[in-house]
Amino acid sequence: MSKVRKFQVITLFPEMFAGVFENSMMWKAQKDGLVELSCLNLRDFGLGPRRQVDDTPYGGGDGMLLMIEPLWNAVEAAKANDPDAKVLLMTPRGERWKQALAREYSEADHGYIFICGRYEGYDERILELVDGEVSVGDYVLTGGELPAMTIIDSIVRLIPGVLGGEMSAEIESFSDGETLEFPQYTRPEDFNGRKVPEVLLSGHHGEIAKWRDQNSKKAS
Ligand code: 4FV
Repeated sequence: MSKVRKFQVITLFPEMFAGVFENSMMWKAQKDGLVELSCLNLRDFGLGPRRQVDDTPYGGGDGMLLMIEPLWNAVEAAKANDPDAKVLLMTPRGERWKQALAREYSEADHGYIFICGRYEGYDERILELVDGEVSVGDYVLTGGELPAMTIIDSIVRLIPGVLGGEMSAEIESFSDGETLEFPQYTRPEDFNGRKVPEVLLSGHHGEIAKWRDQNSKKAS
């Protein structure tokens, strides 16, 4: 029995994760003891009476930055829970997330710590504790929470035992890095004259496989 995989998230908005962690696959994966999903509130590592976590950038510039000390202490606390965990920084300048990475990360035998930014970003010195910078796309969000949710979902669903039909993760989009899934249909066979392709009702698995291959798109 592989050891439970821990996914810890450092965020100023742990409540944002409740919906994702306490429903559907993510909830079931926890119930089945396959993963442990948890949040550390960065505010708990804030400085002074006002538990400060952000400050103005040296050298001037708009907006605020997440301070190094609260971030550093939050990462250390998460590592104390899971010493072998890899630390991932959510940032637009990171490596673009894709299915092949989700597959690779799902096969690792260690946990992950996700750092979710807010404001204009981070004090650069946090990189000393970071194993990987990851981006979900070339656009700027208000925070790293949505990227962390997206990445955790894409990894956890590939952990053996999480998805019902193991098989399905193999034949899905991007499983070979480029192929997009073939069209699929379910009941009824005829929806107001909109019929399911005959070949799919034929039972001829060879013909069906050929049709599916011919109707799978290559990712651009
Ligand atoms: C982002 C992305 C992203 C940048 C400033 C949060 C925001 C704020 N993270 N992929 N795209 N982050 O836009 O990962 O701190």
